[in-house]
Amino acid sequence: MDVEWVTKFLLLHLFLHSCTLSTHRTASDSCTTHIILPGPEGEHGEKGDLGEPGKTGKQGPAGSKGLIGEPGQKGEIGQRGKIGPIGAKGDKGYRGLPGSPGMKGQPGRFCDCGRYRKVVGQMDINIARLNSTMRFVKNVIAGIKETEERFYLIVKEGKNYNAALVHCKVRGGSLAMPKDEETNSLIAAYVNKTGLSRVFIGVNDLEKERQFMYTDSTPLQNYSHWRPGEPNNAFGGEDCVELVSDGGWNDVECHLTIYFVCEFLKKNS
Ligand code: GN1
Ligand code: CA
Ligand code: CA
Repeated sequence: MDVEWVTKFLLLHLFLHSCTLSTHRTASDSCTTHIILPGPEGEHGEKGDLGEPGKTGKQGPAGSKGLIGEPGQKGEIGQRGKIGPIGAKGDKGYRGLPGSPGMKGQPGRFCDCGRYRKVVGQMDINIARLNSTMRFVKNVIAGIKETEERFYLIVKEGKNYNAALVHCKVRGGSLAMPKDEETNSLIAAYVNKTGLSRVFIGVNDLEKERQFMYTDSTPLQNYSHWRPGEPNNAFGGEDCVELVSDGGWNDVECHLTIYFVCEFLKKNS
């Protein structure tokens, strides 16, 4: 807007305003007669001095993202990597072709086979003995009865009277010889507990018919436990004695194959 024109307008406006609002004026002070008009426009002033430099402007916003740069140069070769884990085992390969036959062997020498056979035979005997001992030990572990003076062991291997006698003897004992009721009852209870019905004991009349003796060659003295009607030497051939589960004795044939009871003297008694 032109400055000059504005100035004129303001002065006129001021004048009119002061007339209308004034209440203490007289009629002679009529506004319409006192119009003040602006004078002629003066000459242009001189050009002002050069202003001081303005303050530093605020920091502008971040520029937009630049274009992607050119790729760098290829790096040097890296170090060798670690050895990987062991791989899974491969499948078994196919069976190879059979090799060519070997050369013919040298002629055999004279063999002293008889000597070897003897050694092998002796080994067989030793193994059989060992097996027998093992069975015996197994029996011992299975259970053994005892009095103050002796151990009693039922051997659950069927044998005739003589074989049973030897079996007990080679193990340091003898066939059981019950010489009192207490021992006889103990053996009977042992037979029952083992689930057996009869066993050989060390009594026989092999030497002289009807003269029964213990295997230690002592005669029956104050004690015996014959079943009713025994000994009867049935069929004329009963010279060995069995103890049945009720504790009673019966003369039977010596070739019978039945279980038997060994007794062992306690060494420290
Ligand atoms: C008879 O009944 P048993 O089998 O238990 C016999 C015994 C003989 C035995 C021979 C009362 O006994 O004396 O030794 O057969 N008993 C009677 O196997 O005669
Ligand atoms: Ca007899
Ligand atoms: Ca009999």
